[in-house]
Formats: sequence, structure tokens, C-alpha cells
Amino acid sequence: MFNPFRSKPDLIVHSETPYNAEPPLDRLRARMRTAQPDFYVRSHGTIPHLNAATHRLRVGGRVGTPLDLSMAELRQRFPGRSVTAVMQCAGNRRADMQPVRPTSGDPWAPGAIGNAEWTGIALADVLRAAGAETDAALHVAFDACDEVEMPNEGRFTYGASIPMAKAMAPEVLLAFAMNGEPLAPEHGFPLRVVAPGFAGVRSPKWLAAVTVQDRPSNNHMQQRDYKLLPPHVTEDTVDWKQGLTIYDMPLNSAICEPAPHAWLPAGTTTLRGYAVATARAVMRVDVSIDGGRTWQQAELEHDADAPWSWTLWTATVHLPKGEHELAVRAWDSAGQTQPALPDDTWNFKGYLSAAWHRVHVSAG
Ligand SMILES: Nc1nc2c(c(=O)[nH]1)N[C@H]1C(S)=C(S)[C@@H](COP(=O)(O)O)O[C@H]1N2
Ligand SMILES: [Mo]
Repeated sequence: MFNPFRSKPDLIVHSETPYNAEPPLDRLRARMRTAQPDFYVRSHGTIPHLNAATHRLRVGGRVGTPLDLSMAELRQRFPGRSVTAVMQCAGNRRADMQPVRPTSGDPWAPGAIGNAEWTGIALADVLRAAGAETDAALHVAFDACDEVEMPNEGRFTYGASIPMAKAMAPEVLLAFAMNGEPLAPEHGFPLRVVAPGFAGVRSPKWLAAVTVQDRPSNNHMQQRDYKLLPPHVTEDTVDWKQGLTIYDMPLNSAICEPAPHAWLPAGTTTLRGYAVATARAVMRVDVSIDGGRTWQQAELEHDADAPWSWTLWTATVHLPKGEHELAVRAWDSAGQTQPALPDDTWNFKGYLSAAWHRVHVSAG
């Protein structure tokens, strides 16, 4: 039996079955590209053990020529592409929303995110080869191989979809490698979707089928999960049809160092973290040592050739003796910033938690 824990040493494990874990934040912040052992895992069901020699991808639906291709044929027929991009869960930072009111789902800290160089082929090239209709009203649905079991749903295989306009965008890959290594089993070996800028749920791992269709996927993951609902809606009153399907992720940022409740010597301290703007760019990051009453600017580190990558930031601050509430907020290229409080965007699923990230420390 495959043991995901050996390849993922010392992650914070939220659940063993299905396997859900995130890295400690100092390890996450240590590199521009997140190494596989440090990369969070979000699974909803089994972790299939697939054989690359026999795995096949089917492409069908509203296409002129349905395809059924081996991994070798995918590599031979289509030009290789690499894109450095963030993968993040719509539930990243959910733990910050839970003190407002409880939510469903695992209490993710800011570690349900990673930045990797993904290598594979462009989904658009595969759709063109199949002679797919590409009308903007269409959707591209993905079927995976893992089995998910949910109360009231029984067992089903994972699936999700993205709108055609995104599917045809050059950054969307069918990936077989991550940072130059084959995907690990828990990250979707041998083939996964990578839809940069979108919530992770739209990037199915263990990809088996691509279908062009006139509506979003009928899968549970698309229809009755990963939707944003207004604050009065609860698990008992939810009408999923009223929810906003989560595709693009919002502007977000987090303090990765120091850790919450750290004790630090008074004086000069370096704060480190990440910021992510998905389809826009991070233009500025502000940090505060007094809970957001005053701010100073962080230094940004960003790879100009990697627009889907995150931005790492560093700020040197002076901490007097005493208790401090550190805070961070990012600004994007549209001059937008993050909400101040998790109360502003609370929803019962705890999605899109993107308020100023606050960390309490003491200096002495
Ligand atoms: N087949 C399949 N794909 C999946 C999932 C899953 O459970 N099964 N989880 C999704 C979610 S919600 C996220 S956040 C990302 C996580 O990717 P990672 O585990 O490689 O970090 O995978 C997505 N793709
Ligand atoms: Mo997710």
C-alpha cells in the first residue's frame, strides 16, 4: 500500500483518510518553488496508484475527432510546455474564519498553497487536435480516477469543469511533472490538470477524460461543493444552485515567519511571507506591527517571467517590548486590497478566506 506520509515528512496532517496535509509555514516560505515534500495535499477520496505505461486519456463530447491517447502519445503529439504557477485550495486559511463562526471543512492554516513549475502539454493543443468546438459558452469537464465517498452522495469518481475561455488559455496544462520530477502519486501521477489562477478543485489529479459540453460538470464537486454562499446560508438551508462557483481565486497574503505566538527578542525582526494575486499582479505588500493602525512596505521578490507565480515578501520591523499584533495585506494591479476582517467574507464552507493575516507575538 502506498504510504503518502513517507514522501511528506512532518506536514501538519488534518486528515489521514482522505489524506489532507499542509507544510509548516517557514518551510513553505523557504523557496520560490515549493518542493514536493513541502507541497500541501488535498484529496477527497482514494489516492490511486496508476501505471503510466497503461494510463490513457480520452477526449470527447463536442469534438470532431474523439481521441484516446496513451501517455507516450500525449508526449509525442504535443509540444511540451512549462508554467510556474500557484496551486491553492479554496479552503486555504479557513482556520482564520472559524473563530467568527464555525465552518465545515478542515482548519487549513495559510499552507494549503504551493508554487511549482508544472510541465506538460497545453490543454488548448489537445482540444484543437480533437477539433473541439470552442464557443465561449461551452465548458470543458474533467473526469479523474479517484473514488470519493460523501454522506448522502454515496461513492463517485472525482470530476470538475472549467469554462471554455480558460480551457483555451495557453497557461492551462495537462501536466506530468512538477519542478522537473514526475508527479508524486498524491499530486496526480501520471497526469493532472493545472489551471493557474483557479481554485485547486478545478485542477483534477489522475486525469482520465476531457469532455467538451454545453454545461458545467454534473459532478458533486462542481454542483454541490466549492461554491461561495452568502453569510446567512447554513449547511441545513443551502440551495447550491444559488451559490457562486469558485473559479478565480482572490488576492491574498500571509505571514509565514514569525509563527503565531512566537516569543522574540525586542528590537529588529524580519517578517516573511507570500502574496498571491492570481490573474492580476501583486504591486505592494504592507505590514503592520500594531494590528493595522500603521503600515510599512515590504520588499517584494517576484519572477517577472512567471505571471502565475506567487510573490514572496520580506519586511524588517522594530518590535518594542510587549505584545504585538502583526498584520499583512497585499495590493494588486487594480488597486484592490484585502478585507480587514474575516467577518467580512465569512461563509459556512469557509472558502476564500483572504482577510489581512494577523499573527500575535510577544517581544521581550
Ligand atoms: N482527482 C482529484 N483531483 C483533485 C482533488 C481530488 O480530491 N481529486 N482535489 C482538488 C483540490 S480541492 C485541490 S486544492 C488540489 C490540491 O492539489 P495537490 O494535492 O496536488 O496540492 O487538487 C484538486 N484536484
Ligand atoms: Mo481544494
